[in-house]
Amino acid sequence: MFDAFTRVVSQADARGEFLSTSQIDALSAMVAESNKRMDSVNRITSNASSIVADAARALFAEQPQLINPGGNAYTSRRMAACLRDMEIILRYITYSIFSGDASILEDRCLNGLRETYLALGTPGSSVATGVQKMKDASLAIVNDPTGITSGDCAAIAAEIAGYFDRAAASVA
Ligand code: PEB
Repeated sequence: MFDAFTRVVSQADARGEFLSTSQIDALSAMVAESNKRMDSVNRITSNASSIVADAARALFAEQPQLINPGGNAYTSRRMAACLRDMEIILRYITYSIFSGDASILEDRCLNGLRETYLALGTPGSSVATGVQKMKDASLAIVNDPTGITSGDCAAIAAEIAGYFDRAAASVA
């Protein structure tokens, strides 16, 4: 598992090189902008249950076969497993946003997830749709201008979108 710093250090060490000026500048810019990162993680984390519940509700409205008898979220056991899965994925995405690196998400959540869903007979494309809905809700919360110093959040928003897209693509 890497964060933005240890990834650069590991790459430099593999080449036996000192950190380059451009690497130091990039990490320095990341630190200078870090309030945006922390605020984003804080906002998503504090709204996690409604992000998950709203995304699931919207998914089931679009794909009612999931909650009908025989569906993949039919019975409270499967419904609970589904909500739990969405929460796990969102949680790992917040870890990646916090550390500025996708490896925690890839290694501990997405690795083998497609195969798990295949084996369970759970439709990965529906999970991906749920993840996309969590992405839209999370970005709306991150970009909400109320109660926060206004600034340009395009870069952090694009980075956050990338983690959701990665999660969705890995199970779709
Ligand atoms: C992944 N999900 C399920 C299982 C596992 C995961 C390992 C099997 C064991 C169990 O039932 O608990 N676990 C989960 C995860 C990590 C992990 C992400 C990462 C670290 O450790 N059903 C739907 C929707 C979708 C869904 C499309 C969006 O209709 C999910 C939610 N996951 C779902 C369901 C099950 C499941 C298990 C329904 C139960 C499947 C079954 O038992 O039939």
